[in-house]
Formats: sequence, structure tokens, C-alpha cells
Amino acid sequence: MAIGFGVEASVMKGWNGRLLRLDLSREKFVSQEFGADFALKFVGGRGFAAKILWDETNPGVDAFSPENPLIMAAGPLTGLPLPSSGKIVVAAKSPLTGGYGDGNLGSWAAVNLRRSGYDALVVTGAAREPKYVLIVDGRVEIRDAEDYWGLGALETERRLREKHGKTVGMLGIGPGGENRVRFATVVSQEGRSGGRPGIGAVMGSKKLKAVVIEGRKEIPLADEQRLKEVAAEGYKAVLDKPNYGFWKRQGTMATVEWSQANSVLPTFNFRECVFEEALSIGGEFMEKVKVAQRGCPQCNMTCGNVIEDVEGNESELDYENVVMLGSNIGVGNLRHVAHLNRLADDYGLDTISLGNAIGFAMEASEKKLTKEKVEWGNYDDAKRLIEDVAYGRGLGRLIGKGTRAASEEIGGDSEKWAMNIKGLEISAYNCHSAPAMALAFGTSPIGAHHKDAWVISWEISYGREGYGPEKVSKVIEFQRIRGGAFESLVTCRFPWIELGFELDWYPKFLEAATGVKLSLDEIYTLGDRIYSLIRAFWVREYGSSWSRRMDYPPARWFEEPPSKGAQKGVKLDPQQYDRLLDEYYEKRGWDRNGVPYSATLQRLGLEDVARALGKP
Ligand code: PTT
Ligand code: SF4
Repeated sequence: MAIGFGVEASVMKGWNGRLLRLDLSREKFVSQEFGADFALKFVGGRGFAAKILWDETNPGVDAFSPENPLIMAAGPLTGLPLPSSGKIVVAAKSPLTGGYGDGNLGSWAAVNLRRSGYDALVVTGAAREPKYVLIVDGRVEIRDAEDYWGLGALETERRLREKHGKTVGMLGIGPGGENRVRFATVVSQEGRSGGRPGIGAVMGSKKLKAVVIEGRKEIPLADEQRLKEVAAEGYKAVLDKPNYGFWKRQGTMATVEWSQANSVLPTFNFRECVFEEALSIGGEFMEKVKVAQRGCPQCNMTCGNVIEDVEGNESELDYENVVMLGSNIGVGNLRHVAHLNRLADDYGLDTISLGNAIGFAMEASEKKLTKEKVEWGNYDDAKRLIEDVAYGRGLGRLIGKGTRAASEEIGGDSEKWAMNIKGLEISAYNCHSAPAMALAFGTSPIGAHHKDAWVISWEISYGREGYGPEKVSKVIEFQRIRGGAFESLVTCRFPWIELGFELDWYPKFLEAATGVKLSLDEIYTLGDRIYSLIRAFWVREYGSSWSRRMDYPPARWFEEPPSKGAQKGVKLDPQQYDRLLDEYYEKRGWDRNGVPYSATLQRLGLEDVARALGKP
């Protein structure tokens, strides 16, 4: 069985040309070849995931149904000895948003999957009893996971490594995924976590506790010598970047001070943009108490900063984790925040949605919309609430459905401050006074995540007040690079965005690995195809309830300006936001409701999608 046609898998280089298909209901697996057409059109990672979801799910499929495929997809650069290439995309139809969902995490599982002779793993069906899957050099076994079910993700990884050896790569879930918390993630490497829109819950619904992978095969390369040369040059260029030393010291944590200085730091459920205790949870303070540094495979700019939490455990911090479980809920002690973060990693819960959900609960409690009391800044309340989210108890059960569903249940005016777009909670940038970043959140293909277009730094230096067309162009440019290129080549974007490692390196890497010569513009067109395909998936899933309102941020940004800081009194203008959205749709070739025109889909080689959507 093969997907695509034309050049056969056996003569392709760079890609292994194989998907591993696993049906947990029947405990069967099959290795499926794909051809060059599929590889060249959808590249890998997010591209593969979007195509498989579009082709293989029935419209309206329940995210927890055995038919919803769980996809773990690498790309043609993943796992090669290239800068920061140890990343993998995990994807499925999201139980949180009801649309396309994915995430990207660093893991030895990414490298070992490729060294096992596969480019992606596609899991369908559902086991009756807990299982884990062991893949060793391409051989597959489905094993009993009864002994691991109920354990935290960190402990599960420790035990499975003890059993299968230190060099295995692992993707696993904690109790959050087992209990189908709608923002449960997939966890790896003692605290790398991906799949914000509930991909861990989809894994839990299949009773799949973990995937353990060992791989020692060679990945076929078009020009091995050339790859060695460009890789060595690339690694050296990363080391030579002026910001390298500071990055290694603080990683993403320096953004806390930056966000505070620029009044975009989410505080008290995005009500405010500055936090009085910001410095005590920032990068400078973290640097003083840091005890270790961790990172993803193949990376020479590792950025995982580890500190000891209030209970004496190690906790790996990033900007998003610290802000959402710190200033956004009013907690200003880094060791307390670190423990909340550690709990999230162990339970396998996304810190961004979790911090939003706790902030939402604290505001709801303040407004007397909940029976249970949870107070701003109260560490013990936050800790208890996290446990209740993971185990589906009380208020935790409610907010574990996500802020959109929770606000529908508690009512009042809570919809205005349920800080999500399309059901996915907003990541850690407050956009009362950042229209381009608001548009980036509004049009992100998975809901309000910053990963596709983190334009806020550019916007603030360019001029944050305006709503000019250059802002729309910047959002699309970033979406092409970040959401298109990096998510389908599947390699970390930090060398580029954080150190200024030039984008021109990537076509060189791709050519050495695959023999395929593509310009950056051609790579961006691939990104446009993936974007329109994902948009079509959302439209198909939502049917008649789809409208441009799906791309709007919550009312808080339009109606409730912050009361403090340099941006006091500033809020987004709804008419101007609407105009940005119109321009965005026009540039993408989508109609006034954000639905791709038939001509756009055809131009991008998605004729079947055009037919299915039935658009003019
Ligand atoms: C990512 C999102 C982010 S984005 C962060 S911190 W960031 C949060 N991390 C979490 C965590 O940790 N534990 C937890 N329980 N939940 C968490 N939720 C949040 O998840 C991540 C890095 C980071 S750190 C970022 S920006 C970059 N993201 C990349 C990306 O998306 N694509 C890509 N090609 N390269 C990237 N490089 C950087 O990787 P999601 P990771 Mg994460 C502990 O996955 O779902 O996309 O959400 O993957 O291995 O931890 O690396 O300031
Ligand atoms: Fe992982 Fe950080 Fe390296 Fe990117 S820069 S690969 S997130 S350690």
C-alpha cells in the first residue's frame, strides 16, 4: 500500500519514505510506503498530519473516538546531525477546540523514529487495557502498560528508561492525558511537553501510555559528505552568534523582563499588562538560582533552565510556563511557580492553558460565579486546583474542559474574559495594545498560540499603535516561516528567531539531505498549502457554525484596558481589527469568512479539498 505516486520510496533520499501505522483496537501494525509526490507536497510534520487528518477522518469525528488518528510526525531534517533538529510534531483533531491541533516537542523519540526507518507514526483505534508501544530499529511490539497507568509522566519515563535502556526516546502521558483533560499534552525528556490542544488526551483516549523508541539505522541521504560539511558550518555559525552566551544563560526566561518593560505581561487573567513582582520570577533571578541546563537532542544552544522548586524537585522553566503560572495567577515566588510547573509536567498538562484556566477560575471566584473559593496569588489554591484538574474533581473538572467550555457552563459575562481563541487558551502575551500580535493569535491554525507568528517583538519596535497593511504582511511572513517551514521540515526555530541564524541555511540542509533544491519562496508556498488545508479542516469540522468570529480575540482586549503601566487605558479597536482580518483573508485568498476560495485551493494543488468544500 502506498500513498502518492511517481517516484517510489526506495529511491527517495532524506525521507525514509515510510509511515508506521498502528491499529490499537486490533493490535496490528503495518509499514506504509509513501512516494515523492506526498513528500514534496506535504514535506513532513504538520504537513503530513494535516493531510492525513483531512483524508482519513469523517467530518465531525469525535476527538476521543478510536477513528481520530494520533499522529507523531518528523520531517526530512529531523534527527539528522543538524542544528536543533531533535523535534517532532504531535497532532490529532483537538478535543479542546474541535479543530486541527498540533504541538512540537524536543525528544530522542524524534531522532530514534527516523533512525527506525520511519518518518511518522499514525495510531488509530483504542486499546481495551493500557498499553505502551516499543519500537526497536523498526520492529514493533505492543506491550501491557497496566503497571504504568496512573503514574506521572516523569516517573513513567524514568521506569521505562530503566527497563529499556538510557538511549531510548519516549513520548508519554501523565494522569491528565489518562483522564482526558482537554489540554493534556505529550511529555518527553523529563519535562519537554507538546500538543497544547489536548493531544495527550487523545493519546489517553486510546489507552496508550507511552511510545518508546530505539533506532540505530542510517537515514538515507542524498549527499552525505555535503551534509557533514554544511552541518559543521551550521553548528559553528550558531556558536558564533553574538547573543549565544546570553541565550545559554537565560534562554526564553529573559522575555519576562522584556514583557514587563513593554507592558505585555499577562497579569491577573490578562486584566493587567505589568506585574509588581515580575523581577522575582524573571530571567535575572532565575540565572542566580539555576542548578542545571537541559535541552533537546542535536542542539548546541540548549535552553532548558532547571531550578529547584519549593519542594526540592528539579523543574525546567520557560517563559510561557513561568508567566502563565506566575503573573497571570498572581504568584510572584519563582520556587512556587517552579513547583506548579513541575506538577504540570508530571500530570502532563499544558502550562499555558492551565495558567489561563486557573486565572479564569480565580476571576470567576472573585466575581462569585463559583461555589469553590480560589484566591489570586494563593499558591496552595493553585496547587490544589492543578491536582483537581488532573483528576477531574470539582472546579478542576470544570476548568479542565478549557475556558471556552467552562464559561459556557458558568455564564455571567465570563465569555468576555475566557481568554481563548477557537477554544485554545492564549499564550503569554497581552495584546490590548498589540494589534498585529492579536491578529497572529486570531489566525493561528491551532487556536491562540504564539508559535506561528510571534510578531510582537517586531511590532513593538516598529510601532505598536498602527493597523497598517504591513502588519498583516508581517503576520503572514512569520506564519510562512514558522508555521510552514519549521513545522514541516521539523526542526527548532530558535536558532533563527533567537540568535539570527540565517534562514538560507535551511534550503542548503534540505538539498544535502534530500537532493531537492527549493528556494525559500518555494518552501513558503508549501507552507501556504498546509495553511489552507488546515483552514479547510476547521471549516469542514464546524460546518454551518463557522464564521469570521472564530478569528476574533476575546472581548477583554477590546473593552477592558489595563489600569496600570505605560499602556494604561489602551485597548484594541474592533473596526480596525476587522479591517486587518479582511486584509489578511484577501492576502491568503480566503473569503470574508476566512474560507479558502476554490481557486486558491486549486492553485495550491488541493483540488480534492476544493471539491469537498464546494466553494466558488
Ligand atoms: C509549546 C508551549 C510552549 S512554547 C511552552 S514554553 W515556549 C510551554 N511549555 C510547557 C512545558 O514545558 N511543560 C508543560 N507541562 N506545558 C507546557 N506548555 C507550553 O507549551 C519548547 C521550545 C519552546 S519553549 C518554544 S517557544 C519553541 N517552540 C517550537 C515550536 O513550536 N516549533 C518549532 N519548530 N520549534 C520550537 N522551538 C521551541 O521549543 P507546543 P519543547 Mg513544546 C516543559 O509544544 O504544544 O507547541 O506548545 O516543546 O520540547 O518543550 O520545546 O517559551
Ligand atoms: Fe530544544 Fe532549546 Fe535547543 Fe530548541 S534551542 S532544540 S527548544 S534546547
